[in-house]
Amino acid sequence: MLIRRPNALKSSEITPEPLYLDRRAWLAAAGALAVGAFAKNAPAQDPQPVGKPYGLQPDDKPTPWTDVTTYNNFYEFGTDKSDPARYAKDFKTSPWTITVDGLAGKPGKYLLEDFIKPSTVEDRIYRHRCVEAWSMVVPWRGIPLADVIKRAEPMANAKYVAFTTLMDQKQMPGQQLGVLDWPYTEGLRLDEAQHPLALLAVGVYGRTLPNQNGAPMRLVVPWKYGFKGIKSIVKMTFTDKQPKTAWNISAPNEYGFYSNVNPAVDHPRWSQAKERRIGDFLRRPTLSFNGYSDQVASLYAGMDLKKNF
Ligand SMILES: Nc1nc2c(c(=O)[nH]1)N[C@H]1C(S)=C(S)[C@@H](COP(=O)(O)O)O[C@H]1N2
Ligand SMILES: [Mo]
Repeated sequence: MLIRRPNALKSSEITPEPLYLDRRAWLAAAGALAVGAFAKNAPAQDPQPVGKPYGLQPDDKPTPWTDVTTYNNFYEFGTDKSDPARYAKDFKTSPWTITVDGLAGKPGKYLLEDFIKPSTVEDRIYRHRCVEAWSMVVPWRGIPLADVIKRAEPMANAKYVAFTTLMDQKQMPGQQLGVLDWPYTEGLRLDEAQHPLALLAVGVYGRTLPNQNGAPMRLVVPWKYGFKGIKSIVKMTFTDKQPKTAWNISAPNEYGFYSNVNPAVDHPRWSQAKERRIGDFLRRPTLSFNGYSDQVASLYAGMDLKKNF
């Protein structure tokens, strides 16, 4: 008997975009089957990257699926890079509600299915740079954050948007420890958030987002360090004050509000001039704004980015 495993299918054979949420349940079932029946004798076949490249350099190749989904930072599930893939397996992401509040004309509680309009879902391959000086190239699937912001109708005095991760100490055992000020929070200036590169991701490699990558919805801001990419978002708040962010609260001298990738500004404990691309041996130079200067530098015209790190 030969059962085709989901990762043996080409993306074109997989259900059409509007059904991606159902596909999640299907993939979970198929995944369970595959583990039970095939884990011992079938070599894992990674999915092919899908999407339009954004800001990639000639030597940027998508980081393999296995690295993207097993080398993660998601402190709610542990501080080791391998913890999230191990301990987020049973994390419940459906039903999922997102609250929009603060200075918005359309505040409210929305089901994920209503929040993410399937017709606006796109696949985009982005560079991904962590402040710990490693990097990847990731084929995300998501919708422009600007679309969601437009629908929320921010008021004229709204200057920032703040994001909050789910608080659930039972499901997220890391929240029982004092590593960060839980729940995890992040924020962007409204013009940064409305930049067309800012994405709310619901998938990776053409598949529904694995829990360890921030299911069911996480932020992706490719010109900033990875920690700005807050995972498992339950709330978006429009505000006129610069929001507090989890890493800035924990170490204000190490992590600022802007957190733009900047090879010229060292982290107090290490240099940001180079990075190790996951899978590579030699380190490579880090690019300003992670290679997206042409698109985003104008957002910071006149600002001292050494002070506003
Ligand atoms: N809620 C939450 N979001 C988070 C984190 C976290 O610990 N908790 N870690 C951040 C950091 S430091 C990085 S580098 C990215 C990693 O995303 P990835 O695992 O999909 O590569 O997630 C960010 N988002
Ligand atoms: Mo990070």
